[in-house]
Amino acid sequence: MLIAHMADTHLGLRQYGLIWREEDFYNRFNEAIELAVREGVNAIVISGDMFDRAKPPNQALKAVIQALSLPRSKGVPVYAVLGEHDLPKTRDIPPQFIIPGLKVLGTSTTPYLDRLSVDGKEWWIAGISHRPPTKKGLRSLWGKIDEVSEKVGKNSLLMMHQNLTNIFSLEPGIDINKLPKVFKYVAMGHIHKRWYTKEPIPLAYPGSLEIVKADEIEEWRKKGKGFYLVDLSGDLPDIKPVNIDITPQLIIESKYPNHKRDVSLATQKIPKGKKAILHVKVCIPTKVKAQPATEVLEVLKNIDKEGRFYARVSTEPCELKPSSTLAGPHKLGELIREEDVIAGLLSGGKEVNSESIRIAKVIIKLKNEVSEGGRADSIAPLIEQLLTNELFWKERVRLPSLLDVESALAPVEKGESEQPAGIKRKHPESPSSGKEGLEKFIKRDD
Ligand SMILES: [Mn+2]
Repeated sequence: MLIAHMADTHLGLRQYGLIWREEDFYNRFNEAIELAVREGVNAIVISGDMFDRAKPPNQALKAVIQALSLPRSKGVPVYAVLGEHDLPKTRDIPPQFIIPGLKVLGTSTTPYLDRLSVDGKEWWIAGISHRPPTKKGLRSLWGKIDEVSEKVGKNSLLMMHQNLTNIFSLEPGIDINKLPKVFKYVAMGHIHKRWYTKEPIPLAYPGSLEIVKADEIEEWRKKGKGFYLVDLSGDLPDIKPVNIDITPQLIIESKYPNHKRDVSLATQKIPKGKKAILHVKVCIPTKVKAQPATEVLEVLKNIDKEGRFYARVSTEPCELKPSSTLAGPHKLGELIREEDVIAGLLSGGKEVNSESIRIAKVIIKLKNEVSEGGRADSIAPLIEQLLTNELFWKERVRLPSLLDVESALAPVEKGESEQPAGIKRKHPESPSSGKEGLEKFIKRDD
């Protein structure tokens, strides 16, 4: 019994608004399916976030129908569970439902289990589509896990699309130690980096097929991207990564005025005829007045006549040292604790002390309470605990001085030009600016 396990193919994503990037994702999917069939798999399992959104472009539907016609013609079943990206936001069916022959598992209208006969052996394919990581969602998820695990035999696998808190503790999800040991293999999706273990149970994330976010670049450089070929014939599964040749993405960190040279050198590393995405970060001394972004684009225009390279240039003052490495990219398998990240942010680059940790823990509790729809009587004591240390917050939050408050209350005469320094209004457009600022902060593309 040989399967191909893939996930997070995010079809339909038009990264950075580039049509060729959208096509990249379709091509990678097609290549992965072709490779899997060529390897002679008995089934293909796609563990969620097959589409980037529940209403994908028609091109994405066409790409999937075309790619899956190959395993279909060879009699290779393709299973899918839904990820949060596939779930319709309004009353509708998920796009997977219109793909001919695709077996969608674990939704309110599709079975949680399927039987598959391979060389006379009976297999159970179980699948539970994504549940939101709320108390209620996770309760429903565990209920289903228990339910299906009681029905299956030894030759079985389980597909899910959830976070695993043992890898990534910042988001609620499932704990590998609590999963039943009955499944021969747990085929996960959601985490975009490749990861697998055989202890305490065999469980794997194949990662995304293409680089969906820039924080996947480092891992792709070291390990590649693709899917897993899993041989389930033995007692323990044999998990083999299969790499797919993807569009290279480079991170170029440069100090002004070396940025032009560095970008030029970096482009020479890209194989001829290949497209690439360059993430250029230029630090520029505060004294220097220059437009490194324009200069980088100018350099690229000259060396890249065919328009193979797409550059995203960001600049920052060289004097600005990153405040905390905790918020930065992390190593695969390395456990990041939410409280460390928040305490790091609270400490603003200085050493984290026990009080920052204490306050970080209260913030996390408060966040969890609020996200679970907590009541005022459970939230109020947490807010109180947050505010007990007045000095801690005074050092971090710029509170308006008494003079500021008085001036804000005093009527401002029109045409008044001379104001004492202390009462200058920093944001003449407020209060609306504050709200816009917040919205900008909240708006994310995922
Ligand atoms: Mn996901």
